[in-house]
Amino acid sequence: MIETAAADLAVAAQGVPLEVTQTDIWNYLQSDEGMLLNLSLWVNIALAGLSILLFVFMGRNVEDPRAQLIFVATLMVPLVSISSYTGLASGLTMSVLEMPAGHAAAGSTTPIAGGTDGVLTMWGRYLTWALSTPMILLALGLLAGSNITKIFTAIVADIGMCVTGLAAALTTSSHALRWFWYFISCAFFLVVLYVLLVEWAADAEVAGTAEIFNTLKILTVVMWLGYPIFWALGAEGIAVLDVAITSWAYSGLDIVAKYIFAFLLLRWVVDNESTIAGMASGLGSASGGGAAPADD
Ligand code: RET
Repeated sequence: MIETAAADLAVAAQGVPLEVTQTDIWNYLQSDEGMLLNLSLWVNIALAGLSILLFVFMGRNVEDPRAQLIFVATLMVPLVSISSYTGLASGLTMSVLEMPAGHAAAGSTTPIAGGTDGVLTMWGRYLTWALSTPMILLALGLLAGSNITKIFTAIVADIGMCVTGLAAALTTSSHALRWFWYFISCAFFLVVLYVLLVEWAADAEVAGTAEIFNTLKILTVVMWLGYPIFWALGAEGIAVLDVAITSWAYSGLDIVAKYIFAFLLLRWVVDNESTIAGMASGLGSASGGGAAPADD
């Protein structure tokens, strides 16, 4: 008891806090040093808010149930995003973690609360991607006229990708295991890419939505590839980019992969509602083996 108190005092005397609180992170974000990072979050809160208003307005007259489902799924993307970024901006979903031996940022210090051992990890991002990215894939799968089997496969693999990416970011015991999680996540990602590039591309041809699907497919694949690249280059990976730059990279990718993507998709749906309505009901119109029988 006395020894513990003495140890605490010794630590306090060196000016090293035992734990970084939410308030410490909040104060850092409000300081000049944390301003760049803070801005990368608030830009997205503003854009997500504007997108929500715009998408609700754009969808006000959509009546076909499948088109409505595409709208609801797509509207969830900025809704999840505004919650995700609010979590980060308040300091709720980021923590200072000490990286394991062998990691490029092992032994580094974060300028929070006067200097704390560890790296600022924005783990809330990976958690909330597990909610937003399935919505993007649901909307794309519906647009391609795909069946429930393929939509389910893509979504489950995608959730696997996000959760194992979260595990990679949060593992502090072993450097090797961080990368092992990373490669598991990449394996899930390959499944998602296969469904998007091969299965849904073919389904969209049959469904008559190939043109818009191909545009959104390319946008999605190019943007999504950026996330594992910045993870690897940023503070979680080999740490050649600092936390604020990595956060800006993710925020920039988010702007295109979410708001611009969603706007292009919803504008097309509004203009082509009859094409969507013309797809057979049920999630199996474009290809065999689906939930509903093919009508050809
Ligand atoms: C991680 C790290 C581990 C390996 C892989 C990743 C992929 C992440 C992706 C995220 C996409 C996010 C989007 C969010 C929109 O809300 C987790 C970075 C493969 C592809 C589009």
